[in-house]
Amino acid sequence: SSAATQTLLLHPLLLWTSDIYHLNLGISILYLKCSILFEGTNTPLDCPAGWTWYNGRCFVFVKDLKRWIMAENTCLSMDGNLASMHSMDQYNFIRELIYNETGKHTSTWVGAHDSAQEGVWMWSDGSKFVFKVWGENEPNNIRGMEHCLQINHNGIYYWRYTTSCAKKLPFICARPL
Ligand SMILES: [Ca+2]
Repeated sequence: SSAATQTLLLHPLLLWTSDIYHLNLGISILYLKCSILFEGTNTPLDCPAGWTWYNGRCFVFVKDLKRWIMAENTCLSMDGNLASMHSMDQYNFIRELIYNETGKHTSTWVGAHDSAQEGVWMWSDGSKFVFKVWGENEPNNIRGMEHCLQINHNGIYYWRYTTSCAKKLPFICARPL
């Protein structure tokens, strides 16, 4: 009867250990599945503290007011660039991030500029400048000074105005794909 009691006592313990084992296995498989899903890109876990993951990149809103080039340099010092965007979803995400951080659609630097040649727009991270939401008659290079892209001018959705690159604005950095 002593052996029988021992078995009864051990049995729940074995079941419990086995559950933990299966839970661990389940988590490992889930992690593996996530890694495969985001193959070649960052997972949300790879973003530094304070950065927000979106679509394989990490983004951060920096509230310090800086000229465009100093904003870009600050992003570079954090292994990123001023944010580029390539779809309406990414643009909406960026506007939402700014809104969440500041409570409004605050004017913000992003990574587009035409400083090498007037009218030839580029992203500072080297990606192709294809996506754009220029407003009517923009970019119009008013006073020959508009070479850096500011979004949310007066809270407006369309890229209605670029502005002097020397203006001091908060900015969005993104870490590369
Ligand atoms: Ca220009």
